Parts: sequence; structure tokens; C-alpha cells
Amino acid sequence: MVDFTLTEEQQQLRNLVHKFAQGEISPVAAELDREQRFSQEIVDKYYGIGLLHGTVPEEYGGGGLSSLEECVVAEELAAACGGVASYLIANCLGLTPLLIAGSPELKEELLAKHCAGPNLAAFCLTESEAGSDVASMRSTAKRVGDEYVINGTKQFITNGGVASLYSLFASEQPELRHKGISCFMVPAKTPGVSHGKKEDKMGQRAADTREVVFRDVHVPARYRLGEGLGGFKIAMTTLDASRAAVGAAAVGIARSALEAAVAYAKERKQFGKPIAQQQAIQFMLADMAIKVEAARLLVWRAAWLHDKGVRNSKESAIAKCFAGDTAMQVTVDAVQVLGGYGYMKDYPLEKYMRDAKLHQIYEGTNQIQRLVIAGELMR
Ligand code: COS
Repeated sequence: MVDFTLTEEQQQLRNLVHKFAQGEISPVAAELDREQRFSQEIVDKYYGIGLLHGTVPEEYGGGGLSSLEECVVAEELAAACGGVASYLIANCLGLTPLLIAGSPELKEELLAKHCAGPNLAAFCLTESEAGSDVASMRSTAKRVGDEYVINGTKQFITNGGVASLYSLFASEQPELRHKGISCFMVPAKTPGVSHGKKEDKMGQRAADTREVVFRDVHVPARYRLGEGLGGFKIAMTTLDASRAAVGAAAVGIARSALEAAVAYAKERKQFGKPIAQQQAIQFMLADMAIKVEAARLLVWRAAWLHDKGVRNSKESAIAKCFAGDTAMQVTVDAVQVLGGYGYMKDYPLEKYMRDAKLHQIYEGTNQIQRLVIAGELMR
């Protein structure tokens, strides 16, 4: 059966996050963007309403949200601020490898502790020479006795400087390319872990994005994830799981841009009437609405498949790609509807546009999504 209606509890969840996002995030979004400031206060408050560790099962102290519910939440957060949404969502992204491939003992040891407070995790996959091409990573892990020694530098890591726990990918056998990669959980306090300067970004500036350096970092062998499941597959499975939520955040940005454009078009008078009565503007607004609705449906379907336990590589790539492109196109058009005002920092439109751009780049560029989709079509 197909049902496009959220359950009563899901509607309550959406209302809760909407209220939180509009009350706690929206009022400071422009300031955080201007000052490129990460707000731990928002993390604390978000933890306070029980949603920070949203997709972690309740038995480990998480919110027990389904993938679809995570999308509902992500859209509301990003409708208030793309950067804040990004760092709140990145926590569950960082924890997903542990959820997928951690032993019950390791989950008990690391997850329960992490979820007992307003802690953030980070997903450390990308390197300077290994962005789209994950298999060419240079970080290494060497087994020494009952430990692994990890060396490498990860780049553009969301929550890089504020996370207390990293999921880290490093190669045990670089000559085996993707087959040599393993995934480790690394507490940020482990000696040898450090981070570079905060990146000065075009958009999503509230998010703390940095290089994270691992120099002779010793972790117990039990912190390596996945008996029999290689790190590359853990990374790909994690991305399959997370791309719907990232797409949902793109929908949130696009929705806010559309709402602002509609409100402005109804107020702004030119040639003796509101510009909303001009067909040229109406067509733009209608096209924006078509894309937002379509993107949300794709996102929800990808998440729904994941919740059913069905592999959704193609659908999550389609959703992430379409929603990211939608966010870009809709925010550019929303700036156009506002004309000169859209270009000014007095209005949030230019921020939406800057925040949207990253949705075509991170979590796999939209070119990579197309490769994934094509690969699945040929499979
Ligand atoms: N789930 C499970 N297994 C998967 C998978 C998935 N979604 N995608 C690929 N695999 C498996 C393949 O089946 C193959 O398995 P075998 O070794 O058993 O044959 C293996 O993984 C290698 O797959 P493939 O040959 O497709 O790997 P490539 O090196 O060509 O890379 C892409 C594939 C480009 C899709 C991958 O590197 C990728 O997603 N890159 C983007 C990374 C990204 O999103 N970075 C953002 C960082 S996080 S913000």
C-alpha cells in the first residue's frame, strides 16, 4: 500500500522540530553565517529535545527514528539554516558505520556513552587526493599486537574540530585498493589526533569543517568495525543510508527560498500591481514548487526503501542528486524573484543560495550520484 500521509506521531515530530528550528535556529542563522560560528548551544538544546542522536536505537540512548523520520527532521532543520542542519545531521552520519557494522559490545561501549550527552560524531572518509575516488585513500592502518596504528589526514570533515568520536577509514593494504580499506572508531581524545584550521566556506558557514590529522594514533583492535565486512562497503552502505537525509535538507533550503519568494511576490508592487500577478513570476514560482514537491517525494521514497531493508543505492542517489540540484535552481530563482533585494544580505535569499551549493558537492558530488545511478542501471 502506498501512503503519502505522515502518522500522527510523525506529524507531532515535525511540529516539534519545526518549533525548535524556528525558535532556536532561525533567529541566529544570519549571525552564525556572518561570523562563521559553530553553536554548541544549539547542539545542547537539540539534545535536550531528544533528537540529536535521532537514528540511534533507543536501547543505546538514541531517538529511534526511522530513515523517513530523519528526513522529516532534516527538512525542518535546514529550512531554518542549512549549516546548522548539516552539523546536526552529520552526527548520525558519523555514527552510522558503528550502527551498521559495530559489534553489540562496541555499541555498548562507545554508542551508549556518546548518546548520553550532547556529543557530536564525524565521518572521516574524504582526503585531499581521495574525494570521489574513495579507493585511492592514503591513510593507513597497521595491526601491531592487539592494536591498530593509524596515520593519515582527512579533509573537509563536518564537525572535524568539535566531534568527540570519529568514524575513520584507512587502508590496511593500499595495493588492494577498495578491498584493503577498513573502518575504525576513534575517540577524538586519543593521543595523535589533531585538527587543522576551520575552513572558510562560501556557505553552510555555521558548520565546523576542518582537516583532521591522525598521527601514530593507537586504537584497540576491537575498534575496527565489521567482521568480514570491508571498510569500503561500510562507507558505501553508510552513504546509501545518509543520502536521503541530505536530500531532505536540500528540500528544506529550497522550501524556505520558495516561501520567501512567494511572500515577497505578493507584497512587491510594480506596474501598479503585485508582481505575483505577473505570469512571468507565477511560472517561476510554479516551477520552483514542482521541483520542491518532486524532490521531497524522491527523498521520502529512498528513505522508505531503506526502512524496509531494501538496498536503495539508486534511489538514494537519485533523491540526493535531484534534491541538491533543486535546492540550487530554486534558490537562484528565488533570488531572481526578489531582484536587487535578493542579492542583498539584508534578506536570507543569498544565504540560501550559498548554502544550497554544497548540496551538489558533499556526500558524493552530483556527478558521482549520476555514476551510481548509471552503475545500478547496468547492474
Ligand atoms: N553498497 C554495497 N556495496 C557497494 C556499494 C553499495 N552502495 N557500492 C559499491 N559497492 C561494492 C561493489 O559491489 C564492489 O564490490 P566487489 O569488490 O565485491 O566487486 C565494491 O564495492 C567496489 O565498487 P566500485 O567498483 O563501484 O567502486 P569504485 O572505486 O569504482 O567507486 C563510487 C564507486 C565512485 C560510487 C564510490 O567511490 C563513491 O561513492 N564515491 C563518492 C564518495 C563520496 O560520496 N564521498 C563523500 C564523502 S562523505 S561527505
